[in-house]
Amino acid sequence: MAEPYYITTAIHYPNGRPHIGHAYEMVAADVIARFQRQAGRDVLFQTGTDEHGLKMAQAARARGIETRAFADEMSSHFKEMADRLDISYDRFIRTVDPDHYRASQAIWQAMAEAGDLYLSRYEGWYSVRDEAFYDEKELTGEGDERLSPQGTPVEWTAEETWFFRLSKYQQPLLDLYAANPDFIRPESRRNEVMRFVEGGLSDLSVSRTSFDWGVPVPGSDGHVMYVWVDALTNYLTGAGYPDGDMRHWPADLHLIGKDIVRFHAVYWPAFLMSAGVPLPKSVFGHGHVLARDGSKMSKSVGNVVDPMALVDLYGIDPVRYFLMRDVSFGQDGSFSAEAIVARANADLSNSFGNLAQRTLSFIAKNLDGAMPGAGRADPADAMLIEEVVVACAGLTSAFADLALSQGLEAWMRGVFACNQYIDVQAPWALRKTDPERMEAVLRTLVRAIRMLAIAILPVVPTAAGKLLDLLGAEARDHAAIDDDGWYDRQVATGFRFATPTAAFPRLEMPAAEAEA
Ligand code: ME8
Repeated sequence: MAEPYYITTAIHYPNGRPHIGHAYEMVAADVIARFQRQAGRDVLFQTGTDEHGLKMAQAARARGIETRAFADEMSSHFKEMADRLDISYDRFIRTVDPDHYRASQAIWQAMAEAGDLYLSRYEGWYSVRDEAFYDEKELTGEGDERLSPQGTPVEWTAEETWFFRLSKYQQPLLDLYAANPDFIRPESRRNEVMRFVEGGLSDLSVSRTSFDWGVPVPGSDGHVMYVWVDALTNYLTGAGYPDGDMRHWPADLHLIGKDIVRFHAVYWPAFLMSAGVPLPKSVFGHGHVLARDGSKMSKSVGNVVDPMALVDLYGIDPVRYFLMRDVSFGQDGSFSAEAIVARANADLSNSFGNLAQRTLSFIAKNLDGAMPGAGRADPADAMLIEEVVVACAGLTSAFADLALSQGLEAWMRGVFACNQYIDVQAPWALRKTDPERMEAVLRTLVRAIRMLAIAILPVVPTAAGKLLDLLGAEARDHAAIDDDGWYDRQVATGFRFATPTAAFPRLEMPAAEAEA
């Protein structure tokens, strides 16, 4: 049976509408999930919404509706966005799902049985926006103006709560990071987390009594779990904890943003160690997508870009390609409608799309759609195929290492090589002077285009899928890229190319009012 691969996004707070940052995270995870499926892995891909906590309760109150009704409505916008963006999730989890309550209560009980939970009084600073407790020493500002390290307001809270013995896990966590250098990536995030843990860990308040919108603490009336305890547990719920087969656990990759690395790389492994559950293999903290002026977009600040509007304007694939190509994975990137159009036109329409369109329409017109014959080969043909093989392998190895934008750069080198080849070989000129040679050139191009289309499929599934349909190429996994026999088998079926319509249409630059 295929080897399991479990990838998750963060589950998103649906206290506002989804923004381009949420879309970015889902797309990146989707690219990796599709890529791992192509590699033959049995992928479980989970995304969803994080619906408990004070932030949600307050947002519902501000709208004057019941929290559950608010959560239902807002969560549906995230699911709709995932569907619009072609996110190939296996499960869209909601933390109000009944099996998630069971999993959260089970991990709680396991931590209690380990002796890691105790009742005490919490007095300290809380940021509702981050749903996080902070030590005094982490704050900036004075009096009522105090801010968390994320720059969000904090308020003093005092209540009786359950505590988790996080302090006990300082050394085990440091040992974990030392033994698994890839547990936290990229390296800059790993260093931050190690400094934080080396500085000492205070026990963590893990229940709340001042509101009731959460998972009830088993056997402790009036307490609901701190939202991050239940939120992190979503990853186990998806794997079938506590009584499912857990075949996909431990997770291979928790893909999350840089602002929540501490929760995933400190609290989460500590909870799991306490509960006696194996640890995920890695946590990757991606960068943030910033507005064009470099400012942070956030629901609470209100300067968010609606990803649905972008998809309506430019299509799914150009937006997906832009996000993966222009934002170096792991770093912040900025974003504008012009940049999407410029990138999609340069790489997809003018380079790859145009190559495919020129080749296929030439075949449709001049060979009546028949598969070009072997013709007369030239060393340039084998050289081009070799360059394309190297480009596809470059994408594959970069993607396996989560270097997504570098993978696309490698892929583009293959596209450029094809465009150079078509210009130098000039099949349109050969049509009259050397039809034998023309057939060999077209045949080489069809082979190259098929390989490049399969390699790029995880990033632009709709357009690359359409192109592969035009080519009649059914097998689309990694093994198919290197399948030299495909062409001749396809000839044997008597396949004919239809007159193609552009898989990667050119986009118009936005008018001023349509700017994001
Ligand atoms: O933190 N660019 O939810 P959230 C890229 N519910 N990514 C961004 C971003 C941006 N501008 N803004 C936010 C939460 N994100 C918790 C997670 S997981 C068990 C619980 C990312 O809706 C952010 O980094 O505030 C996070 O990974 C995700 O979107 C959800 O953020």
